[in-house]
Amino acid sequence: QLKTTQHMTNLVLFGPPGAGKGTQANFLKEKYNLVHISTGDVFRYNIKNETALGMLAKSYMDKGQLVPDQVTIDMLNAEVEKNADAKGFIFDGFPRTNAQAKALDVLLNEKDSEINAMIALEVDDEVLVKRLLERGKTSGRPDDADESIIRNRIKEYYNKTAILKDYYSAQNKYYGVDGVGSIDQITERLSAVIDKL
Ligand code: B4P
Repeated sequence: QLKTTQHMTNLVLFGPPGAGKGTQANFLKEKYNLVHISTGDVFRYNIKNETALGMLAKSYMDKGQLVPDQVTIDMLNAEVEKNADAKGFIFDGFPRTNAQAKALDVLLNEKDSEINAMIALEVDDEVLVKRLLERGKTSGRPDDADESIIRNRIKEYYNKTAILKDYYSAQNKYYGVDGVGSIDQITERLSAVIDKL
């Protein structure tokens, strides 16, 4: 059971593409009874259903680029509002830019809440490329199919996303976890951080 002084517990699962955010969020949401929001999954759902949002997102995702901030922020706000009675959220793949981090603070602040921790999965680039190429054999994801697109996603991460470590470190909310090991081992490492919150 999580102990916090707030009525909600909100976690950001952080790390480069292929670090294991989605994989781990699926275990953590059950364990801690949190609502899991993966911006990548929501975009892929919209692509599958050929919505206007999906078509727009696809034009960026297929090149390994980030979807524009305002589009992503509006989508995230809508997902949070759909789960108004949640006791907390795991944000997976959001925020990915400074503007997104600020928008998330505003949104949670309106709910008298905040991000309690950003937990980062640390994995070397070459391991990331290997994992994503492996997933690409079966995922059907265009952004996993080609090594140059995968490397572009990693480049976007270093150019626009990695800086968020500073944003959360300045608030004493940043926790780094070794993301190499078995899936169970990594769930345990993440749980050890969450249990201390
Ligand atoms: P995402 O869907 O977030 O894709 P990802 O970075 O590949 O996810 P993840 O890190 O969760 O990968 P996973 O662990 O599941 O984003 C895709 C695209 O959507 C972005 O490039 C961008 O265009 C767009 N987008 C999403 N959010 C956005 C935002 N906020 N702003 C703008 N654009 C946004 O898995 C990786 C692989 O590793 C899997 O095959 C898994 O099985 C494997 N794996 C996991 N853990 C492992 C372990 N311990 N050992 C070995 N393999 C492991």
